Amino acid sequence: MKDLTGQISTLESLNKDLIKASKLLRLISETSNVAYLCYSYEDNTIDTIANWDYFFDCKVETHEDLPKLYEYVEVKYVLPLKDALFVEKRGMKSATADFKMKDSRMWVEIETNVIYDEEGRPQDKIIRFTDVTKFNMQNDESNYITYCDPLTGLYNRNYFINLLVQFVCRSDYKDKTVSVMFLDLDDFRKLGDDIGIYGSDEYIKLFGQFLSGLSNENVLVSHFNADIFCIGIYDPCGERSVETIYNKISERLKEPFVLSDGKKVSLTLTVGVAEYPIAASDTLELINCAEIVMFRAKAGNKGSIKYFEKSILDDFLQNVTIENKLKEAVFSQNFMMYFQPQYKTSDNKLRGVEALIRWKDKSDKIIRPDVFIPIAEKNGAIVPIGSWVIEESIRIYAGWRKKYDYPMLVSLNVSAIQYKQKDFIDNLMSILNKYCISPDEIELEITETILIDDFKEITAKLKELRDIGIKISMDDFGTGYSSLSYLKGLPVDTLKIDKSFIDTVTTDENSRIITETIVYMVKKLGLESIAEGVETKEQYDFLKSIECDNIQGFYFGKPMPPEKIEKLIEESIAG
Ligand code: G
Ligand code: G
Ligand code: MN
Repeated sequence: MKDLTGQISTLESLNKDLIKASKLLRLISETSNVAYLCYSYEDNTIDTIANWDYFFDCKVETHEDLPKLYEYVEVKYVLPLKDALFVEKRGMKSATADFKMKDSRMWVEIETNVIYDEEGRPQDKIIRFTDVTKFNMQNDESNYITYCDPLTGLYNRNYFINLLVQFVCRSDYKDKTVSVMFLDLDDFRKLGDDIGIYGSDEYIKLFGQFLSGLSNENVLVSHFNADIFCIGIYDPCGERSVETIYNKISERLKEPFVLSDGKKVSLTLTVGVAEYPIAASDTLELINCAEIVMFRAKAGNKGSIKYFEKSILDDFLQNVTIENKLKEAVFSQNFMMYFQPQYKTSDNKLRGVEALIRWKDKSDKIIRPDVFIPIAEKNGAIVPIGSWVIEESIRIYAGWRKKYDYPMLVSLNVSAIQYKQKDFIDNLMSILNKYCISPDEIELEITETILIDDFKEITAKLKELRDIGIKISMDDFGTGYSSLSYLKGLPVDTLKIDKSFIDTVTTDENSRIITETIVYMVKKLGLESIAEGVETKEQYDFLKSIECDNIQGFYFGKPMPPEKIEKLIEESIAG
């Protein structure tokens, strides 16, 4: 009996402690800003504890109820919330996300932890919700900057990539696709020159605001920088197909955007499209692919849309390979100079030679200059390559001049970039001095594209070169924006009629007339003419009959290594 009384009083006191403890726990949890959601996979039940009502006024009892929570958050946070709620679908153990509630100013941090059994099956999931408003209010601005681009309010690049990664993960297990549209406004730099940075910023802002109207749970819109935007689409189809979105944007761009000062601005847009998983195997690759496609579209047809094709990527990768090899080749000097003879029509003797670079890569494969020169021009390698060409050609040429007393000249092709280098003339002169070659034995071949950028500056430099005695030759004449009238003011000595005219000079009446006219005008202007790409006797005979001064082409000789040129010099001396 005594025992029983003792046991009862122990139990009572234990019970009291328990009630006190659970009251304390309730008090603490109800006054705190935290709630927990515990899910058991085994019996598909959910318990919510602590301050659940503080966050949500709905009941969640099974896993299928979880999507109810989407209703409570601002639309742009639905996706991050969803991914945090269902981390196990991405095979993860834990995840956190921040989101903003829809009808209050509350910021909530969510942390999910999944406990797996030994066989890797999920057992329990505990999700903690914490009110982080106070903390986030202080960081509101920095948060905004973390997620959004301040100019347009669109997602910034980093956050966009984050969200796109989630699209890509989701598409994997749902067996869907994700498309990326890479948008680049055309001639935006020119707009900046015309209306200034504030005007062009305002344009971006207006255009960005328009684009933001296209965003929704499955369509992410981002402003990368300047005039570059990117759109990510989950499971593109129907209203959110690439075509529909592109059509909406194109329609809008048909009308100008009106800036605050009343200026109307119309721009066109070039778009590259790539789709996961066809074009790329991960998110960054997908964006890169769409960008490469956009560049290709721009090169062909500004203001258009282009879809991924494998050949575009292959070309690009090949260029990258060449670019890398090129760096190596510059370093290890895998180049050599070939020379192609030029003959005078008056006596069929050697006028001079054109120096043409040749590049043999490690496997002895010849890579053509029309393939690698444009790449070298883009990445700047043309400057060291060009310097090497000049020195090597003049070195070889000087050898011939020493060996043979035969007057001739060497033509060097120079790129605009190379030509624009400040020390270009000084370097050239010092090489001439080093090899004791007179400037009037050097001819520089320039193309018309050199004149597009800064006509005044370029012509001033040409004049300077000519004053020294160096000859200037206009290469590929007839293929650029050639006009015979601008030739009058241009300091050139020689004009090379492009191969494309010579090709058809004996078969096409127009080519014949154009060639004849050019030769005639050149003579009138007191310049010298060279016909390029002469391959047949008929072409040669015709050119001689219209008194074209010089001939270059396979008819007389292909580009050849220097030793072979010596034979031609000897022939000219002999006869
Ligand atoms: O020699 P070939 O037909 O492959 O030359 C193709 C093109 O490459 C031509 O337009 C020619 O002008 C250019 N090219 C050849 N050698 C040089 C060079 O040394 N410098 C520059 N800038 N262009 C070159
Ligand atoms: O653009 P540029 O003039 O620099 O180009 C010179 C190139 O034209 C040389 O590299 C050479 O390979 C090429 N070439 C020269 N003569 C002929 C010719 O008669 N026929 C063909 N098909 N190509 C030529
Ligand atoms: Mn040339």
